[in-house]
Amino acid sequence: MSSPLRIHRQAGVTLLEIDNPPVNAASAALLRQLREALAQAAADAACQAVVLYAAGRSFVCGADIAELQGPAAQPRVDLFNPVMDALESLPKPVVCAMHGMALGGGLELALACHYRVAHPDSQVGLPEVQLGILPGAGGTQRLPRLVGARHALEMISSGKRVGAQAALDMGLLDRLSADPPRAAGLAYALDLLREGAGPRPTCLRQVDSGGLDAAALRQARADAEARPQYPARLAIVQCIEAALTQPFRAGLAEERRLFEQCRLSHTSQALRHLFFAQRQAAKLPGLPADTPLRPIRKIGVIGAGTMGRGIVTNFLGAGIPSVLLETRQEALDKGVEHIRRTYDGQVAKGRLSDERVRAALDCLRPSLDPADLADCDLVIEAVFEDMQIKQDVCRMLGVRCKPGAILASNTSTLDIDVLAQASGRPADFVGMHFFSPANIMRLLEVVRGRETAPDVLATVMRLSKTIGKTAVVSGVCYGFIGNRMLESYLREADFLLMEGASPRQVDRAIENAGLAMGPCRMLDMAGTDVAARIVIEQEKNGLRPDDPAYRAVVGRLLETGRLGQKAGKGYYRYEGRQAVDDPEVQALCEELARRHGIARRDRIADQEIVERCLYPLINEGARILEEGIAYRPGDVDVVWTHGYGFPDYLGGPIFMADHVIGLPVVRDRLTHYADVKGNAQGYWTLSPLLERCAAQGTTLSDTHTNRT
Ligand code: T1G
Repeated sequence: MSSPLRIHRQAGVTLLEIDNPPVNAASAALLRQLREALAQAAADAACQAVVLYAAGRSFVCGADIAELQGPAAQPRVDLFNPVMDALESLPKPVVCAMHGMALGGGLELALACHYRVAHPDSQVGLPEVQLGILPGAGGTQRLPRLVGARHALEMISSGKRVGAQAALDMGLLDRLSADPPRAAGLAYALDLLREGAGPRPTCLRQVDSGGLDAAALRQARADAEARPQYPARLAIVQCIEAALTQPFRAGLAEERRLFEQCRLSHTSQALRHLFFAQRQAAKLPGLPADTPLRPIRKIGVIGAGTMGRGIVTNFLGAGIPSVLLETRQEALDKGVEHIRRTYDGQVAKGRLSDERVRAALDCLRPSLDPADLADCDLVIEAVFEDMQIKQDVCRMLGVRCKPGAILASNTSTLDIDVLAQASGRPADFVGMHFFSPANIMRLLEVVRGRETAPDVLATVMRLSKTIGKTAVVSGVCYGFIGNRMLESYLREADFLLMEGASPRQVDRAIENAGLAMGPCRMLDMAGTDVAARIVIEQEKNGLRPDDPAYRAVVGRLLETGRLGQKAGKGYYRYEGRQAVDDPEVQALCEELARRHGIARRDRIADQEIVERCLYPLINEGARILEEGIAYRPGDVDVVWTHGYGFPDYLGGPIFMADHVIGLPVVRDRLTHYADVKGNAQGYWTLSPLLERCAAQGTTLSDTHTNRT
């Protein structure tokens, strides 16, 4: 294992080069070596100044997040401040030369140095809040001393990166240099020595409020207290208040106390879990990271409807020439017009520049001629969700597309293997399930067919990063990962309505549990007809439970034209976008209860709603792991937090089951509902994996189901 720190000497300057790939994380080993190197520099009479810089593509991108977990985490974090003290108290000028990114503990190292130079293209930030913690190495006390309390509060609370020029303007940096970091740092150090400039400890500076007055602090505190699920937000305000009102050491002590409190919070453990889970999801077990990828220079999307035009927009934004194919000019024109309008809206909101839009639209090639697909490297079909129609399209693609082109389907429920066979090129075939609106939602389920070639999977996974998607691989099953788990959640929501709960109560209970939107409101937005037709497709494919009451409410909504928000009524009645309780829906549910012999109750506890909707969802997730449909528990959590509004502070359904609720509770409650409601349809049958983990006291996250 090579050392993460190299020491050079040149022109009386000690050059400390950090080299800890891939992101120069400030590991415990690096911190120990830094401390030793600084002690040597302090004692070295030949050393007149010190420069701290890094090799590779970036300066230090923070503490090693993996080291924040477990019993030895606190001692490791406690390694930071002695290094900061050693930098700041060195009796010789210390220069930090940054390039790429300086984040978290990396920027805190720079703040503890006496002078700071950075490449004009570099970015700096303190993103700890995104991990549910706060800068724990003096950042909350030093940054206000350099840039003022207002800028510091904004930077730390948002976790956002700041460009080099802005950092220079606010006083965080002292100079910019386009030289490589070692040269930039050395030049600056020699300039300082020539000028006779000595050490300049940040801790000795006074904190300027920067316009952050008492009212603004009160507001910041109130905003933080409004989101108790993210305790780091309030802790950050408290740290800034300490910087404004207490001596440096006292402020540092307050920071350390609050850092530890946040690090141990469920929220931070959940967010750190998701940080790694999202990156793990991009890894395909058994597939070497250097698998050669198929070049993707031009793509095609078939279908200019809602999904097709959303999908193609992702590729336009990445500058990839894209054919948008339709069968009718009117449909094609409508699709293109919608794409233009979407871009116009983003320009109006200042999210995109005119030139970015022009560049994107220059990549768009509307077409009615399938021959235009001939030189595409990837073609995605997004036609009507009907097996026959999709098979015909896949058959055409198998003939029209050049050898080696990847063929993909955006289907959300149909069997990828059947479509792959229809194309005649199953090795080239893969599922790419985008989530509506496809140009906004980050999640992409990449469905691995029985014969999908490894390089096809690897290519699509890499391409997903290019178009800004978080991709998760799913095996072939009904509904893949997300919609398969969603099915039991929606099933119970409908049953609860027939048993006497209102849409408002169901939604409020689920939203109070943390989901962004309850099931009724969600289906009204997506269109109850979409959900009802999926049930009809299930029936066609023999997948619908033999239970006449199954999803009876959404079926009735379709029959009565209550298609959701777009029709002005669904589970709710709509006054504009305002969802209003509708007595007609209650009457409809009462009538269905009578028809299906379902006993209604005057009162249904919110806890029952949460358990009946979320625990079967968790149980289905355990089955998905057991069957190898998902490679890892974290993959399931990424699907739900990135595609279904599951709260990230709960880490996803599997993390929540393992670490918040506890598997024995999930098991016992599922068993309870099987007892009180009967289990003729198998709705409450426990996943053997969940049952086994609950019995053994292990977690689903302990299982690492790798399927090659
Ligand atoms: N610790 C450990 N591993 C890290 C890491 C980190 N800080 N950052 C990245 N990695 C791994 C990542 O898991 C992946 O591993 C590989 O590096 C490439 O990452 C005291 C306590 C820097 C913008 O929050 O935002 O400092 O999958 O795929 O897209 O106050 O990584 O290859 O095995 O994301 O080019 C604060 C987190 C920490 C920054 C680069 N710092 N990192 O993005 O690469 S807390 C952060 C990022 C802290 C102090 C506190 C991004 C990036 P693998 P990647 P990328």
